[in-house]
Amino acid sequence: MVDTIYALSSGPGPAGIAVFRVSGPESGAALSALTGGNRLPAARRAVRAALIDPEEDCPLDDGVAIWFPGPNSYSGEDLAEFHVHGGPAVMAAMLRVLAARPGLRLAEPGEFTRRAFLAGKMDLTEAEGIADLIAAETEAQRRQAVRQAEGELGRLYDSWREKLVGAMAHYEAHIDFPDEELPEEILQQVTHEISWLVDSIFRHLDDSHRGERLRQGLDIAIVGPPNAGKSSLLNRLARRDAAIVSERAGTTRDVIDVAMDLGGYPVMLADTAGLREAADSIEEEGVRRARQRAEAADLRILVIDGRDEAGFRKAADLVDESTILVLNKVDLGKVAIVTDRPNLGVYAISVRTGEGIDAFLDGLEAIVRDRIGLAGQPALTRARHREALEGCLEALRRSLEAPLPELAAEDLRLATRALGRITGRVDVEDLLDVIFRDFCIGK
Ligand SMILES: Nc1nc2c(ncn2[C@@H]2O[C@H](COP(=O)(O)OP(=O)(O)OP(=O)(O)O)[C@@H](O)[C@H]2O)c(=O)[nH]1
Ligand SMILES: [Mg+2]
Repeated sequence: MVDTIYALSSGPGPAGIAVFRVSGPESGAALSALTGGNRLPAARRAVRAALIDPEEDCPLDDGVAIWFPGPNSYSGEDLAEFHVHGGPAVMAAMLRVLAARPGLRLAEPGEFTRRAFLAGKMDLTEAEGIADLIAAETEAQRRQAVRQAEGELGRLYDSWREKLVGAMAHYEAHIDFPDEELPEEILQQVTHEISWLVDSIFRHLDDSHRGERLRQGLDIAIVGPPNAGKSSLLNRLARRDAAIVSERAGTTRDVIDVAMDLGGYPVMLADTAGLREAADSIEEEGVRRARQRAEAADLRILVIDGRDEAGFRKAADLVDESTILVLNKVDLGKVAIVTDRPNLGVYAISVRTGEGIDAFLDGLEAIVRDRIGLAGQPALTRARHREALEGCLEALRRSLEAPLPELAAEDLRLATRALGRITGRVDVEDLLDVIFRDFCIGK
């Protein structure tokens, strides 16, 4: 028999309310015992409950209980929910009382959702969407996660999988009845559908990793010559003194990372050491790290004193289509830098007076939105999806060139299985641990 699991599903508190969940065959008995041996409340109705410790027969808390008989519950099993006061002692008492119930054990991370998946309540992409929703820190992350949890991505993959299964059936029929010639027009139609799928999957994959970036945050490196005002700009954007600012060139040595919410989008801003011939070995290491980070970043903000023509010429190799040029210190005099190199935009600003900062921020936000903003089509959000889709694509392409229907059918089977692994339609056991281990306990 399956274990009955319990967990604190809300945060660690203290809080006004804490929510405990119990899922599995013993949850009805637990609910009844904690409410003083009463009959189970009406299904899916919140009822006020004088909760007791059944062992000691003494009051535990004045709370609310909800009874969700399976299969109409989150996990698909019988499930009871207790809302109690979110104080540390109340929560500890609840955990003690639940642990003492026969047949109950503490849930593992993600176990309620794992059971929901096993009960067919959701596919794996939806389960991942729920994990992302719990982890979402910005508005755009929340929107992407809601769409995935609601099944948008899973439906896209399922629709592709259905097409594949259809195509496969034609080949299978031909293999099972070899005497029947596969009519030319059917073969053509199957080839046409597979080509369409190859095209769709290829375009879906060719998205500059926007869904994955939105989950994890866009990496932006602030680089440039010493004393240009890189750290000043970081502090201004982060609205706090994250990095030391001084008039001495070569102040910043380590890379300083600040996670930010930029108009709803998650970004990781990195301030770096000023690029120059280093004065000592520590600075040299700082410059090496700065270059490394600049190369790895999704976007670069090149900050230069607007009057420093010579500095710009030296840093010109850092300008490309992923670089935003920021000419700082316009309060000190006329901008001398002119450029026709391809870049994402040029902004003349003064961190000191605030001049041009709003326009720069608007521009930066637009660029970030363009890189990771939500599109009409759902985006794949995990390397796991990408790997499976690449495997699928490869098998589909092979099937188009297969010399025999038997071989084509085998390739289509592999392609179907690769797609199925994303939503969890086949071979999932080994995947489950990987996916559900990132959940918190109680979900
Ligand atoms: N006048 C003026 N001074 C500025 C402006 N922005 C920064 N500064 C000053 O320029 C100096 C250097 O600023 P930082 O932010 O430390 O420069 P940095 O690019 O981080 O320098 P390193 O870390 O040494 O590479 C400081 O004295 C700042 O106060 C500006 O817009 N106008
Ligand atoms: Mg600095």
